[in-house]
Amino acid sequence: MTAKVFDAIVVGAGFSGLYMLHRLRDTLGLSARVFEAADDVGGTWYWNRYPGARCDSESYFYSFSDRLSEDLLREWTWTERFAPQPEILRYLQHVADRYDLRKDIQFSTRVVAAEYHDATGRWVVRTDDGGQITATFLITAVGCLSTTNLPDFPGRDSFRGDWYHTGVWPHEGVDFTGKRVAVIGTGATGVQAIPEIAEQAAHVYVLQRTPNYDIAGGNRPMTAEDGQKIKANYREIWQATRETAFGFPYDVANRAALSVSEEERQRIFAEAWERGGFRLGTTFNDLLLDEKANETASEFLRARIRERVHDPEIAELLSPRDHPFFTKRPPLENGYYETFNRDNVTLVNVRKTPIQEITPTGVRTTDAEYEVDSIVYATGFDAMTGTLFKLGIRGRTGLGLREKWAEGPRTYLGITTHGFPNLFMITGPQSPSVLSNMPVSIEQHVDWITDCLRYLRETGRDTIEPLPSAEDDWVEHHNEVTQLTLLPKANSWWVGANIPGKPRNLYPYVGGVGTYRQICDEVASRDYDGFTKGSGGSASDGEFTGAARAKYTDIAAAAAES
Ligand code: NA7
Repeated sequence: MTAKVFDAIVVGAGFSGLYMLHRLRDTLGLSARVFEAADDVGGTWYWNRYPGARCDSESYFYSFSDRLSEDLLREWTWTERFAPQPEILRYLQHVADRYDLRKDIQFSTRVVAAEYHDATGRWVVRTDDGGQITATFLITAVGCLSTTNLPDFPGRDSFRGDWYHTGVWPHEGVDFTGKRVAVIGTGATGVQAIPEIAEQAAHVYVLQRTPNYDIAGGNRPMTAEDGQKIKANYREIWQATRETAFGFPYDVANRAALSVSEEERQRIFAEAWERGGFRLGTTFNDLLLDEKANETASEFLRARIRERVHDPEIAELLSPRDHPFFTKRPPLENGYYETFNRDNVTLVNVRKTPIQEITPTGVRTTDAEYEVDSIVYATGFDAMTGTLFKLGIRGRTGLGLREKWAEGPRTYLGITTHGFPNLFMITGPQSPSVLSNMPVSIEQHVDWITDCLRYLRETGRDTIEPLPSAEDDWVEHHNEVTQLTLLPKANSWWVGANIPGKPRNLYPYVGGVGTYRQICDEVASRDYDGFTKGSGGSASDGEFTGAARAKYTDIAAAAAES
């Protein structure tokens, strides 16, 4: 096989890989090859086809923004407030066609190794079809939730019925009519799937380890009037998403929960609840910082559960008591709690009576055996690092990314890491990523990388690498910002607690999308402060003045004054 040489290799063809390819090829005029394990575009929205799968960000701001194309915004109309999986997949397929992206994507191909060769300053990438190609830049666009977590229950493979993981759902769908089904997991996925499965199945056993604070989604069809209003205001909407803390077109209110009366607080919570979606988390500015403030929101949500679930014991079992609100990702629900009023649904507390084994005919806990025809694992993902590690990335000295991050990720700005020149990780760990509306963060990273590559070209260079001092400073800053919040208190996948042996760190950056964008822009405007630049693999030109943290401090001081 002849060796192929490209300017850039992109891994993944979801939101981030598609937009990155467009920027590389059509904006910068570079040669690029995308590798995608699936046989089509879509990423998360290709794989997650379980019943009820839909986005928890509202559809009108879960898409590419006016940065990609105002025409695309005008021509695409979402049919539901929270878009279902098939519609998002159709949207991404449309984007791929509209920009003629498929011709540069090699589908059904996994990257199995990516090694940086110091002598040439090039990445050599090997794929599972035996291919080998070379490129100057390696860009991972693998998503944050793309390696499934399938718990290693004893006897798992002895099960004689059908079993599924929600993250790799059969394309032809599954008919549960007349079946007895066990669903393991009640995160955002389980909460979407369980009501739909319960509509079909003869009986559903919901095996719950930890209840979540599920927020009313309030999904509904989009009316023509909704569409017109959004299209008339999309510039303001998108601008707001770029400036707020979580990438939504509404920001956290500048008031503390205990600064208002109980009556007023309840009114504010109820109003946000009625509007649906994550607004509830933005009602007060200290919900993520102060346990007492947080408890007011937590209790508001528990009261909503008690209102909707008829049996008080089941309502209590569904009520979280072990972690503050929003320290685990709150699912959005549409009819989830009412599902537990059905005769064909049984809630099993596998915290109290853990799953002992999977048997040929079902699931055995410490106090009962549940005989079922099908098992649905809604057990989540090895988030943020799981897929990056599978790529077999080795840097300048032959050091593996997995070894370098053995005790947790170490990055500069969540995009780059020392020892791995010309490697960019879209929505990598220690960037806002999963603590934001993903397309907004994806666009910001892709645009920043695009600007960086343009800068290198304009200054006659092709090699860039973060300095160890810049990386140390970002990791320290990331940890400091994390410690200001309640997020370390919960055993969430955000801190890696769902995967046995995974180092416990907060994986996404919690400093806020708008703030983070300003930090990244500041670094770029100061000749990529903290990066060494050069050519042909040798990068020695550059210093670290601390621009990233200084910008954060300035923004925080200005916010405190306002
Ligand atoms: P999550 O949020 O990681 O949820 C996984 C669920 O599976 C959660 O309820 C877990 O309980 C449960 N789980 C995992 N392992 C086990 C074992 N061994 N035994 C019993 N129960 C288990 O994944 P999702 O797919 O729902 O959502 C992931 C993200 O996708 C979501 O946050 C959105 O950003 C989109 P636990 O809470 O760990 O006790």
